[in-house]
Amino acid sequence: MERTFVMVKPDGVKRGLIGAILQRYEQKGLKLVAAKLVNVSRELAEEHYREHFSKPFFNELIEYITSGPVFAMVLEGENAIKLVRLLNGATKVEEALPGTIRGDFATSTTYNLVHASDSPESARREIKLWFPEL
Ligand code: 3AN
Repeated sequence: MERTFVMVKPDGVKRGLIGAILQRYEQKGLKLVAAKLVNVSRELAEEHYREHFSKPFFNELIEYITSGPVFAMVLEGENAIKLVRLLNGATKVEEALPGTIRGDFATSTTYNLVHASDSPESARREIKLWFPEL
C-alpha cells in the first residue's frame, strides 16, 4: 500500500469541484485516509513549492495557492502516487487529455485545480508537511 498527498487548489474549491474530484479518486478505489480544508499561509506555500523557488512562475504560484482555502488530503492504495497523477492529467493544460480531471475541468496551466505528489520522496515530505499528526 502506498500513500500520496493530494489537494484541490483554491480554484477547485471556489468552483465547487471538491466532490466531483474526490469522487474520481474514490471510484478508482483509492481510500481517503485524512482530509481537511486549509487556509494556506505564505510560509506553508513556500515550503510546499520550494523546488520551484527559482522558476519564473514562483510568485504567481504562491499568490494562487494562498488565495483561498485548499482541500488537502491523503489517499492510499496500490500505486496511489502514479494513479492519482494519471487521474489528474498532464500539468500543461493543452496536454491534459479529456477523461482526466485537468482535461475535463481546467483551462489554465497555472490554475490547474489539483496537486499530487510526484514521487515516494515527495509524498513522504508533503504528508509530513501537511499532516504532521499522521
Ligand atoms: P504538477 O502540479 O503537475 O506536479 P509541477 O510540480 O511541475 O506540476 O508544477 C507545480 C505547479 O506550478 C503546477 N500545478 C502549476 O500550478 C504551476 N506551473 C507549473 N508549470 C507552470 C508554467 N509553465 N506556467 C505557470 N504555472 C506553472
